[in-house]
Amino acid sequence: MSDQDNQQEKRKQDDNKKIDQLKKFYRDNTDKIMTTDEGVKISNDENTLSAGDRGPQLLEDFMYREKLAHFDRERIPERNVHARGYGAHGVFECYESQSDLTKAHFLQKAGQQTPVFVRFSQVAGSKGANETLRDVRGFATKFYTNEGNFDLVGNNIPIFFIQDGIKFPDLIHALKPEPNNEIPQGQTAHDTFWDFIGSNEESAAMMMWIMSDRTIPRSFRTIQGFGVHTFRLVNAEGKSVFCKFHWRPVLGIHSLIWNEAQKIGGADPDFHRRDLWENIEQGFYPEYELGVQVIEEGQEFDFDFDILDATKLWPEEEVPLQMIGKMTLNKNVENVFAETEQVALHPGNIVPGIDFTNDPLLQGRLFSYTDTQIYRVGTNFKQLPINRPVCPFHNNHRDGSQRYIIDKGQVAYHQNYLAGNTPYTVPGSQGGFVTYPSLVEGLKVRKTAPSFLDHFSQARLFWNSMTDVEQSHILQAFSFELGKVNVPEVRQRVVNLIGHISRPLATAVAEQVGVEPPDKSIKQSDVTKSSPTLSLMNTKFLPNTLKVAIIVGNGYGGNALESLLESLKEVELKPYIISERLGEITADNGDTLNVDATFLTTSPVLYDGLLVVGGDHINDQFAYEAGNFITEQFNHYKPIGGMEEGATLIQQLGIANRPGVFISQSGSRQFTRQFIDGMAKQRFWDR
Ligand code: HDE
Repeated sequence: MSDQDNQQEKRKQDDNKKIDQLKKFYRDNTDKIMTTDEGVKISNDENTLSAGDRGPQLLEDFMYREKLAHFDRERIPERNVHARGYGAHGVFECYESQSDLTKAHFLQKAGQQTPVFVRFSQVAGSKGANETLRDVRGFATKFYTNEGNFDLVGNNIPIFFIQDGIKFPDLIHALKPEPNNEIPQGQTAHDTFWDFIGSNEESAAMMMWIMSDRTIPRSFRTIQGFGVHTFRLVNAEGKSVFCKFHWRPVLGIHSLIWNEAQKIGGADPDFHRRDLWENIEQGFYPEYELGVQVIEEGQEFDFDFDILDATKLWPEEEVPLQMIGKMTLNKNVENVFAETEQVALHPGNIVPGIDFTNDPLLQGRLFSYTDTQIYRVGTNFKQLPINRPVCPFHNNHRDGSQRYIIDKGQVAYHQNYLAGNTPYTVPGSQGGFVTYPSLVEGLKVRKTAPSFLDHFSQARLFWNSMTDVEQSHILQAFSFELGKVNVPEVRQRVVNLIGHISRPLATAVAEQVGVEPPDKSIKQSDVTKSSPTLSLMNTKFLPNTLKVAIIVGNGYGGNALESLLESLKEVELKPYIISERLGEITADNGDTLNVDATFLTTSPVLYDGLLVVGGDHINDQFAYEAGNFITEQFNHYKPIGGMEEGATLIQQLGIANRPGVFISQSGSRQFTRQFIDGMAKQRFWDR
């Protein structure tokens, strides 16, 4: 699709009920006269009112006072977790009616569309943290359904660290920068975090997930999303099933490697938001399928884990995933603060047809989100444009700070005679929310359920499911993270914990971080099962939207490169021309190319693959810079192609015969095909 077609398609998809609602709040300041907030036209916005040329400023200057006073209050508290995030609008389309499972309005008809807003985030870092730090990613979606807002506030990992919400502040205090020196920013590689993990066995499975490549994703477009908790779906007959929600990216699940992630943090700390924003602007809309895993009410106890325990996943081999719809993100926000910063996502926002379970972590979340949002955004946060539902909403809530709905009439209570008892309630048969009447009984106790006590079987299942390459990355991650822990006992306690999951892994980590292998009394889990869907090596591999750095200098072969660029664009690979300086470069046939970035302004780690073309008067500096690109890309297992002088440069480095390195003096069609296939493969681990 050409850029122009993409743009047209984008405009078509832009309007949905939510965007139409938001448009009423847009303000365009272009070509307008500047005024105060009171509407008084401003004659001078550069000088304060003062007594004489060099005299003191005058308090009566209402324009200056208004400007500074507003500025002084521009910041609101950042989210205490998931502070750094980025959002986009989109649409969710239901594949087929799910009425047998749920009466949720947005899942009743094939082709039914619902506006959505998604906010992706990282957990630990402050608002200004670099985006490629090792961390869990939040994947939170607000569905603006015709029966109210449904929020699926999930992460890119299917399980969590803890089983009970009461431990959440402890986990986060341990994870955040240490309070005595506020170091390190956005990272888990420090003593308090690993002290928490080593002291809380229930975190064992999550520990394995966060040490895997899942926590250094390639982009927000290539992460999975999980609701994590067990929810209920309830159909019109009142039948309920247990359910887990999953998002699966259409481009497959892809990650960075650690060395690359660290370098990207310096080269482009906004790597993930830039990727999302650019792709949406270019019309390459990110897509994710929504899937559900379903367990019938009568099967609740058929598994070797408790389905209410948020530290457990439901292996897809045991509980298959059914895809029920697709979400397309097709519009960037107009204003990050108004939309992304003020959006209030909450797992407690559910609609008829969806309900909670007794998962203790979920129950804990139900309190925390509204509480924090009232503090962070203000009492009337639900009235803000981004948070309003698209369906009518009426009730007797009144007043509070910064209320801007103007409720008419004298009545603000229920029941009433004066307003004909309106706004009125409706029974379930007319769409009123009726809680699923699940049976609850038991003594009041403070304890962990015995069925929540197996902390190692699924940690082992995860380890068993990893390929050799993934296992080696996990070992490297542990070695890095624990290598940054100062107190040897803390390292030892984590190594002992790993010993319950894999003794060889624990022994290898111990060796790397200078402590003892786990004591003989520590028994390794005897689980032998694996779950192939957990391995990133079993995901989809496509060339679409990957970035190719193309190093070109003056005098390059114009015809060959032109046809190659065409072929790349046909499969939606995105070429970026890199050279010594900005401006145009000229081919042997007089064609010209615009340079997108220079060796100074960009970095090899920002691209998924490399094509070195060169030119006919390459100097030593050019060859040196190209050599850096080749070496970095090679060390990160990425595809490399070389044509013309570029082929010679690669040969000189002695890597021409290695996997994923393709060369051709003239840039033949076969070479183009091989290079594109190589790009789709993304990494050549067998180098
Ligand atoms: Fe959150 N979490 N969380 N969380 N969480 C917040 O809410 C909390 C948990 C998640 O893009 C906060 O508005 C408690 C699990 C995401 O705006 C806060 C517990 C999962 C986001 C909060 C959990 C999440 C948040 C901070 C344990 C994965 C960002 C600001 C009981 C399923 C949403 C805010 C966005 C945000 C509390 C556990 C995901 C403080 C108490 C499990 C994606 O309320």
